[in-house]
Amino acid sequence: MKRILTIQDISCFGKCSLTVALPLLSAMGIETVILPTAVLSTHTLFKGFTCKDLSDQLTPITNHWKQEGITFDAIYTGYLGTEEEIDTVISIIKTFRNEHTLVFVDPAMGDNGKLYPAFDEHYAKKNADLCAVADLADPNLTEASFLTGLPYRETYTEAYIREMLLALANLGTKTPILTGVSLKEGKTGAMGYDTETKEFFSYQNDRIPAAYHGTGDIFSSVLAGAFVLGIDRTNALKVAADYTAQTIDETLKNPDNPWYGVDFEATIPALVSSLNELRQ
Ligand code: PXL
Repeated sequence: MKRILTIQDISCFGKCSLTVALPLLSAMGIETVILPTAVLSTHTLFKGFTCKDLSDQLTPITNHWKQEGITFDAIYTGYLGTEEEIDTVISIIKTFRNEHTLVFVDPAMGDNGKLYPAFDEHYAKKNADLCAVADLADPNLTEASFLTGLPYRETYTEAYIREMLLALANLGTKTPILTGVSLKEGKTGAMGYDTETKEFFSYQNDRIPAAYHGTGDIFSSVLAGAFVLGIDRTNALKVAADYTAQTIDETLKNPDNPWYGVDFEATIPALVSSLNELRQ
């Protein structure tokens, strides 16, 4: 069985970061080791959230793992807290990485042209150091614009997306993947660039006219898991994008659909079936 380490916060209530990554990766048949960077009462889009920073625990925990000889097939980072924490995470990646380790970075820090409440532009720029050590990084357009300094646009051409991907590749990411990319009216999906083969690749499905919190974490968790399972990049994008779209669809059917997150639990069986189909 493949083993992944995921490093992100625990938002106790709110269906994001570790409370999404752990169940999804486990359901995908991947042993999932967690390294919580902070414990929050809720995610930061709730007012009055509490936050206990766990940065000082990261090195002792990982030192113990090292002593125990624990290894990982992949390391997947999500929402982090501070610039110092980013440096600690980079050093953890360097400690545990070998030539087979897949490093997947979701530089979770904003959406819709804005940073999340806990972050400023300096923090946003610091995420470029993390993307520099990534095999795969999957920012949305907001995050990519803060990382690269290119302007954020709501309407754009494919040429803008390609330019953004090349700028992300310049940071050092081997395969940057931009999420929330609409290449045709009524469609949405993701587009990536492979710096080794110099190929662009993309996947688009129907855009569902609804925006929910936590969908970025769902997409990233499934995409990271699909790469860990060795699924080719086009099918990996398809599994992650289709699962995210299906989950939003399912959430819209719920008459009390929550604003703070999606009903991803209801669509886990469908995710498992789509993976089984790919394996046949
Ligand atoms: O979904 C990203 C995320 C993760 N963790 C925390 C957040 C957010 C987005 O707001 O606040 C704590």
